[in-house]
Amino acid sequence: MKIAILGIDGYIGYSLANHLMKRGHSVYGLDSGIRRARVEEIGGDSLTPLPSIYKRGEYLYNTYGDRYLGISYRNIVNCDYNININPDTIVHLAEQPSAPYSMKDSYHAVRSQGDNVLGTLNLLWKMREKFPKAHLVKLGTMGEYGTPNCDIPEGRIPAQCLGNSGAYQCLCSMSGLLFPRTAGSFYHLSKVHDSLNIEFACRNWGLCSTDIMQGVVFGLEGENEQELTRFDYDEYFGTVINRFCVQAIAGIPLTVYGAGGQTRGYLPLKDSLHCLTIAIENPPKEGEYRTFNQFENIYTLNSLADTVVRGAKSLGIDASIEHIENPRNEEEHHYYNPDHQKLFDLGYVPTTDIQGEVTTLISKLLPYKDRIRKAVIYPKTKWR
Ligand code: USQ
Repeated sequence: MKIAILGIDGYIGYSLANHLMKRGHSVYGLDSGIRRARVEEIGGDSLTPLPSIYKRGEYLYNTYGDRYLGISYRNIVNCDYNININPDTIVHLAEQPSAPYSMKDSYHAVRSQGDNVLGTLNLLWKMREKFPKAHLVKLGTMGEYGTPNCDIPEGRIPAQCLGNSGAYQCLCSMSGLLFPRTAGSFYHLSKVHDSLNIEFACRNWGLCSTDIMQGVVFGLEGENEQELTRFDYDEYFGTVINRFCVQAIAGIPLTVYGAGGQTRGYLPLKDSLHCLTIAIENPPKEGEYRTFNQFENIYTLNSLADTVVRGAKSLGIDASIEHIENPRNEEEHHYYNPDHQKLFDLGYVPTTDIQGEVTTLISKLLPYKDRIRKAVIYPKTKWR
C-alpha cells in the first residue's frame, strides 16, 4: 500500500514508518518539526539522541530504497501543503499530543486546539478534494471518553447496555449515536472535536476513517540507533510509564499523582504499531466512520508504579514511590471498563507481559542515564 504519515518525525510516526516499510509498504511523510521545538520550548530533550529530520530521511532512503517516498517539511495547519503521492491510507499523527501542555495557559490551550482541530479540518477538506477514496487513520485518545460510571463501548452507544454491575440489560433508544465524550483536558477535548468533524465528513462526503481511541503508550522501539524513536520523560511530553522508568534510573521517587487509583488503558509502543498496521491493512467501507479502542489492558497507577519498582530492583536499582499532590483534576478512584474487542477480532495479539516490557525498557534506557535533565521532571502546571 501507499501510505502517507503526517507527523512522521514523532514518537509513533518514525517507528511506524520503519515498521510499515519493513512490511513492504511504501511510505511518504510530512512533518513540520514542531514536536522537537515544543519539547525544547519547555526545556526538555529526548533521552535518546535524535538525528536531524533530514538525517532520518537519508536513513530511510538508504535502508528502504523505492519504498521510501520522501518527506515534506510542512505544517498541516496551513492550507497550502501538498501530499505528493496518491495514498491508499493517510495516517494522521500530526497533533500536539500533551494534555498538560494544553493546560499551561491560554496560549498553550489555543495552540493545542488550534493546531489539532484546524489541522484535521484542513486535512478533511484536502481529502474531499484530492483523495476521497483514501482511508484516514486518525489518532484519537481513550481520554475522549473520560471515566464515566458505566461501561465504555467502541465509539457508539450499543443496542444493548449492560449496567456497570453487569446485572441488567436494556435496549437503548440512543443506540448507534456517538457515545458521550467527557474529556479531561483541552488537549483531550481537541480530539473530541476532531472525532465529530471526521464523523461528519464521512457521513456527508463519503470519506472513510478509523478513529483510534488509543490508551497511554510506553516503550522504546528501533533495531539500531538510527531507528530509535524519541523518548520524552518531562512533565509535558513524557507519558507516565516512560516517566516512571526514567525517574527510577535518576534516583528520583516515582511521582504518583494523588492516590494512584486512576485507571487507564495502556499499551507498549510495539503494540501500537501492530494495531495501527491492522487498521491500515483492514480498511473500512466507503463512507464508513469506525472507532477502535486501542490498548492492551487497563492498569491502576499504583500497580504500574509497583511494576517499575520491581523491574528496577531486578536490575539492581533501588527505586521508591512518592504520592505527590495531584496537579490534575481527575478521579483517583473510579469505575473503568472500556470495550476493546474490535482489534482482537482483526488479529491483534497483545503483549501481555507488562513486567517484562517495563524491565526491558529500563535496561534499554540505562545507557542514556547521563542525559537525564532532572529539572523537567517534577510537575509545575496545575489544572484546577
Ligand atoms: N501521572 C502520574 N504521574 C506522572 C505522570 C502522570 O501519576 O508523573 C498520571 C496522570 O495523572 C494520569 C495518568 O498518569 O492519571 C496518565 O497520564 P499520562 O501523562 O501518561 O497520559 P495522558 O495525559 O492521559 O496522555 C497520554 C498521551 C496522550 C494520549 C493519552 C491516552 O500523552 O497523547 O492521548 O495518554 S489516554 O490517557 O488514554 O487518554
